[in-house]
This record gives sequence, C-alpha cells and structure tokens, in this order.
Amino acid sequence: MKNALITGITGQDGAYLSQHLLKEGYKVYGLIARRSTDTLWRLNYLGIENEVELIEGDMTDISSLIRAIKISKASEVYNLAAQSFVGTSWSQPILTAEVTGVGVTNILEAIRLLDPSIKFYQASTSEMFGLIQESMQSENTPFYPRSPYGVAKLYGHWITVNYRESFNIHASSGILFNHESPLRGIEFVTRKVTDAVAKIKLGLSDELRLGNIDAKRDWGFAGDYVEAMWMMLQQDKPDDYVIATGKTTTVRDMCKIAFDHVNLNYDDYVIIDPKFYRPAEVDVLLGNPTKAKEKLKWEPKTSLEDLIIMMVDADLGRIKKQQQRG
Ligand code: NAP
Ligand code: G4F
Repeated sequence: MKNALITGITGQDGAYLSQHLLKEGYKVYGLIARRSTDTLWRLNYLGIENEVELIEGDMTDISSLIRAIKISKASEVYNLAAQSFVGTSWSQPILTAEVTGVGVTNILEAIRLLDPSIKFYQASTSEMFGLIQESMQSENTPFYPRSPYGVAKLYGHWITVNYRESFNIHASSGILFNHESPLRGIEFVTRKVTDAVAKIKLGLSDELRLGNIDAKRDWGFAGDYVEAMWMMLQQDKPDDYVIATGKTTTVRDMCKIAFDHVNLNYDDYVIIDPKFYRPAEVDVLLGNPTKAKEKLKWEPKTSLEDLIIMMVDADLGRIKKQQQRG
C-alpha cells in the first residue's frame, strides 16, 4: 500500500483528491492547520472524514512539515495548501507570500532533507498567466501574474522546477485552470452565484451583488482535475502540465446558466457592485490541455452546464436541509 500526504486536505481539492487516492488504495494522510472552527465539512460531505489520518501542521512551520512527512511515511506529497483567494491576496499580501509562496520551499526542503525520492505535486495555477501573452495558454506561454496571489504562486512554480533540476526530485507542477464543485468556498464566484440562486429561488434573498461579470474563465469540475494531479505523479518523469477544458465563458453567461436552471432571469437579480472589483483584473483565461491529453491521457469529463447545475442543486439541497433542521 502506498502512503500519500496531502497539504490542504480540508480544502475543495484536498477532499476530492483524498477520495480519489482512497479509491486507488492509498493510505491518506492530511496536514491540518489549527483553526478555532471546524474545517472538516468537505471530508464529511464526501463521507471520508474517518478514512484519512490528520496531522497538525502549518505551511509556515517547516518543523511541522518534517514531522508530517515522518509520521505519514508518504511516498507522494501533494501540496494543495495555500491562501487561495485572489481577492484576499491584496489585503494580506505578506501572509499570501509566506503560505502560498515560501510554504512551497518549506515542504520541498523537508522532502530534500528527509527523502528526495518522495514524489511531489505542486498546485500551480492559471493565475500565473494573468495578463495573458497568448490567446490560448499552454505550458510554453510566458507568465504575467496580476495579483499578490499570482506572484506567490509563480514563485512556488519556479521553486518546484528548480528543486527538480537542482536535486533531481520527482516534482511536477500542475497549472490548473479554475475548477469548481459543490465543495467550492463560498467566496469564489461560481459558488457565490449558485448559493445566491438557491437562496433567491427559496425566497431567502432577492439580489446578487457581483463585480466584473465580463471576466472570462475556463471552468472545469474539481473531481475531474484531481485525477490529473495523481496521474502526474504516476509518470516516469516529472513535468509541468496545463489542466483545463479549452473553453472560456463570461461570469455573466455562467450566471445565466445558474438562474435559467431554476427558471429565473439573472438580469432581475444581479446588481453590479464596484466593491467586488479587483485592483488589477485577469480579464480572460483559456487553457490548452493538449499536453495533458497526449501524455497523461487526461480529459475533462464534465461540461460547465452540468457543473453549474450540480452546484445549484447541491445548494438547494443544503439550504432545504438547514430549513428542516430549523
Ligand atoms: P481551498 O479550498 O482554498 O483550500 C486551501 C487549503 O489550504 C485548505 O485546506 C486550507 O486549510 C489550507 N491552508 C491554508 N493556509 C494554510 C497554512 N498556513 N498551513 C496549512 N494549510 C493551509 O483551495 P482549493 O480550491 O482546494 O485549491 C487547492 C490548491 O490549488 C490551492 O493551492 C490553490 O491555490 C490551487 N489552485 C486552485 C484552483 C481552483 O480553481 N480551485 C486553480 C488553480 C490552483 P483551512 O481549511 O484550515 O483553511
Ligand atoms: O471565482 P474567482 O474569485 O476566481 P479567480 O480569481 O479566477 O481565482 C480562482 O481560480 C484560480 C485559477 O485561475 C486559482 F488559482 C485561485 O486559487 C482561485 O481558485 O473569480 C473569477 C472571476 C474574476 O475575474 C472576478 O473578478 O470572477 C470575477 N468576479 C466578478 N464578481 C467575482 C465577483 N469574483 C468573486 N470572487 N466575487 C464576485 O463577486
């Protein structure tokens, strides 16, 4: 049996990746940061809370990472932990740099010191393309990050490449475009929309305040994307891969899908609120997943329509359950 350690196990991707690795027969360990509130709701939602082993630690504390690698005896480490919300990266740029950027060096150093044969996955991002330099972004497109988050992730990406080249570590960087699910944090735009649509449909709200709805994203389903992470670590050689659908859609059209699903007109409820504009915007992202298709044999399986409908239905179900509980 193989052992895996996931940092960020309590996040959206951490939950789906745990589920996938358990299905593949792994013993799954997760790094859990100390919080005053419960962060296990996603593992709970998937019914796997008791199937994973949690080890306390923080990306900014290398001693805790060394301890987690020692306890887990992991042969694969998936580094998903991050301050991952772009908006927050302008209000907490130093924290974002320390967790999302330097945190990657902390875990790579822990691997280098303890056992450089451990395979490593870094959760890189399409945010690194930012002000896009090519209409469709591939592994060869130059980067131009537009937020403190994007800058921190670019550091994480390059330190991963550097440890691969310097120390021969099997370290791969997945450049994942936006991926969503019913487990997405409520602050991200898809989930903010699907949650609001459910509340409006059930008479609990009558408006949805958004920022730049002309922004375009290449959205896929998180459940499909975590499979690509695992596939990268099963390759003979480490490498970098773009994971995307190859389609881009405006926030406006994504809203339409969500409202249409419950027979409402988005125009009657959406209010543009400059409060949600960003100091610098990533206007459009569109990924070219050809390399992943050819080398990993990975393909996205879920359409944006199916994804948004899945999310609206999950939010409707969740709210109805809460109402029943009183
Ligand atoms: P997420 O839901 O925000 O999860 C982030 C995870 O990181 C949570 O488990 C969080 O723990 C943990 N974390 C935050 N600060 C930490 C710290 N100091 N020490 C230890 N753990 C810490 O993010 P996600 O959507 O699953 O994304 C997973 C990774 O992929 C992130 O690195 C993200 O930046 C990257 N990424 C995401 C997307 C996307 O579209 N989802 C696209 C490209 C790349 P708590 O639960 O305790 O807060
Ligand atoms: O859902 P978002 O907050 O995601 P964003 O900024 O693209 O970042 C996500 O995807 C990245 C991959 O490219 C990840 F690396 C990152 O960790 C995160 O998961 O915003 C999407 C778009 C933006 O253009 C934003 O300006 O939606 C626009 N938007 C418009 N109104 C809004 C809102 N975004 C949010 N969060 N809230 C709004 O009210």
